[in-house]
Amino acid sequence: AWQKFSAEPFNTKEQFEQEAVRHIETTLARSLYNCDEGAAYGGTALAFRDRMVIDWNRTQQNQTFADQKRVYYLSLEFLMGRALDNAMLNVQQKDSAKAGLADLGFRMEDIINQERDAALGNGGLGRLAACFLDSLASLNYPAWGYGLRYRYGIFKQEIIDGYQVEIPDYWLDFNPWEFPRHDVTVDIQFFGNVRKYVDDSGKQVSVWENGEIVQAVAYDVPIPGYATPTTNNLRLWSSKAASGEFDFQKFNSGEYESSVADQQRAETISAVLYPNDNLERGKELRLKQQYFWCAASLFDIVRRFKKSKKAWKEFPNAVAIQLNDTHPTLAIPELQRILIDQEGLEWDEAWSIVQKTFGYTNHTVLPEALEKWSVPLFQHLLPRHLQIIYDINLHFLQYVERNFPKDREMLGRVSIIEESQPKMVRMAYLALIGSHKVNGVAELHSDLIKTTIFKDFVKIYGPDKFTNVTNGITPRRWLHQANPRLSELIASKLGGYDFLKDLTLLHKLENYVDDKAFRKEFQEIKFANKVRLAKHIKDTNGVSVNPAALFDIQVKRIHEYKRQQLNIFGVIHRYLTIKSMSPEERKKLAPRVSIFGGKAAPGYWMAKTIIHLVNAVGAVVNNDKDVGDLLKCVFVEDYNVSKAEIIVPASDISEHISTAGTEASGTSNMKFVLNGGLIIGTCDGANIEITREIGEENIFLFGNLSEDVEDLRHAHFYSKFEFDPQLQRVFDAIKEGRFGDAGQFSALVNGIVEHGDYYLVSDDFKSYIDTHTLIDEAYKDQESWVSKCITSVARMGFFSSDRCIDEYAEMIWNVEPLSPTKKA
Ligand code: 26Q
Repeated sequence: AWQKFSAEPFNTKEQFEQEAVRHIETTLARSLYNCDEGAAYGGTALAFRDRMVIDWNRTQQNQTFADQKRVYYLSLEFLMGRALDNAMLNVQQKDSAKAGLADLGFRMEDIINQERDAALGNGGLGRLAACFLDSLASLNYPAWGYGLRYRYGIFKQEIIDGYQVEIPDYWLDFNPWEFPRHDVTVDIQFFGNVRKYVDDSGKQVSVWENGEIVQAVAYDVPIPGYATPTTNNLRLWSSKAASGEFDFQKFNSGEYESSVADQQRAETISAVLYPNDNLERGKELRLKQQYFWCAASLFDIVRRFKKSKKAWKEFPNAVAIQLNDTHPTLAIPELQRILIDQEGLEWDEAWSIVQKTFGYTNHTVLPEALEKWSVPLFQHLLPRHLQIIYDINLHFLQYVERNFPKDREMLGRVSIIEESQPKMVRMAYLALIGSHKVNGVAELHSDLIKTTIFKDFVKIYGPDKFTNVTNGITPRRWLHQANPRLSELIASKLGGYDFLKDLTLLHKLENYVDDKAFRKEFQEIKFANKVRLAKHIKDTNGVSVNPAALFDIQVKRIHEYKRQQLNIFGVIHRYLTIKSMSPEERKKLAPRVSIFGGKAAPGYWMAKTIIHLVNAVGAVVNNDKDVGDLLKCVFVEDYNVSKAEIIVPASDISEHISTAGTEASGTSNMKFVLNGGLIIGTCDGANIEITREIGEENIFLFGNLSEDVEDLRHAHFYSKFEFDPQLQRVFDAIKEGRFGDAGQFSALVNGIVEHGDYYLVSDDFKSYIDTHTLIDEAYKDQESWVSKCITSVARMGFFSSDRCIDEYAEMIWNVEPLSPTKKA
């Protein structure tokens, strides 16, 4: 039995109404006579926000006085999605709000849909950070997230004539979930020079001076936990000109434009999220964003530590900082700079504090995604940090030289500085060297980083520096919120909602696999979710899809390594097969709906071509009378967190078909299975562990294994390889112009036919379509299909992000939960 700190929940709908109406009339200054859905959303959000802030303040006070180690999760992305439903779940009292809104003439669902997604992320990495915040709060860990308050989140995607068009996502005009802290600011320096001198005690001192100053302003977002009063903080930094609004001196002397330009340049830093996913394409502004956010966060963390009046050697016992990929790596030289330049510590003492403080999570082995920055850019923007990085490298290389005197080649390989033209700073090496633990995000991935990109470092530091924490997802959002009926059905069998706090309790569902009534309701829920998605597709694409057909879904960022091209070639193959059949043969086929969704990075031309092909195929297939309901192909526009909440519960099969060894983990695979869908996948990322948990008989695996990828790629160049005739037939259809001008798709086809097929589409095609045939057969046997689905749900307990957070806490952070009932 737990209780929120806040004394007064809305016990009745009247209480809710009173609060919501008060906010609409006073906070929002709206007359009730023109209260539209937007205003009703505002009033509802503010009413729930009031309930949250009491707990939030208490939690922060409690954490301050507890004098316990805290976790700081540094991520350039937090893909939060909507907050209202989550707030209602955590504050409880959704029922009184629903009844109160009905009195006012509104439907809860419409009100929830008023909210814009907080889309401060690209994909998996950003959503992982959001799930982690949810788990940290729900498990009562004293933890803060630190990020950037982008004015524009990930762009909104529109499909026009089959092409992706990007629309800016200006999301902040009404955001009741953030609290500006105009009193919490940090001055951040860029550019300038370093002056060295020897002080009175004979010590070398470095001063970074003459730089340009930009101000960081804190915006705080409350992160409520489930079934606990713990409410943690997400602090997002916004940039503004340091000298107030703008330079009045310049303004008064007539230089209006340049005074405004200074202000705009400062504000540009936090203006927009870089829309690249798994591709390093940053320019100076990206590096500025990274330093701005790292420096502000470090200043804030150090300021808090200094209030405790502890000795510096206690810092790693008070602070654990987790780096979400290499994006926050500058925090490492920044902490070293603070300790030696500002606090006067000796190098070795400072460096030992730094290493004990940081942990680094790697999310990719793709070479094009590994962050590197040019030395000249560094020199220009962050001259003192470059010196410190060189010193870190010197100490490190000396250590390597002492321990591996015979391996001279190794020095060049492991150096933080790549000796290229221009020289480059390798951020992953810096992150690794500056941390006490490095982790991958699924078992295969954690093994791969040890044998590929970090091989030498395993020799240098030993294997214990490397560990695995397999990703997870929060069951609060991805089961209870996205699929309330399934959650309710589970609760009815398990005797309550404890499984939302301990997902391993789902195993008890295996007792109901053969329970007729349970199975029937499970199926009905899936069908209802498919009807809901079908309606969304009808409303947005104008295509009618049959909810009784097999829904086959691939939604994720568009990337060649994720192989949406394999999927759409498979759809074309199915189409051509249907066309070649007699009406009698067609009658035996299982109807299918192939559903795609996802954004392409705006500069990623091949990914955009894949989107175009999906839409071109849809335009032909969906209007072909021979095909009818047997096959539909749709691209759902603007895939994001709130769309995922509709799409994920509606799958029969979802596709996780990356070239083996390329997808670090994947997390949507977990979401789909938890919602009672089966998956087709390669032996990659977390698919492997999902298979181990749910059983081989409950998953459709296909394709080559990661250990064979290198040889296969080699063979494409050195032995003549022949295509599977079925893939050839697909290419011929494209070339004949059956999906519009073939020229538009030639790069996609030629990448496979002529340029080495790097992602092994041709090698896996046969196995892929054969596996789809197995799926067709399996789906016809609904009884056995439902058994697989239920069994899989029951075995998904491992993939809760609560389990991940406990693992990080124990293996990497060495932190304990803080009981929220302990009075300050
Ligand atoms: C880097 C430099 C400059 C600009 C952008 C970037 C950048 C931005 C985002 C690089 C990478 C990302 C995102 C990576 C990502 O989402 N990785 C995914 O992380 C998930 C969580 O661990 C995994 O499940 C996925 O397998 C992995 O692809």
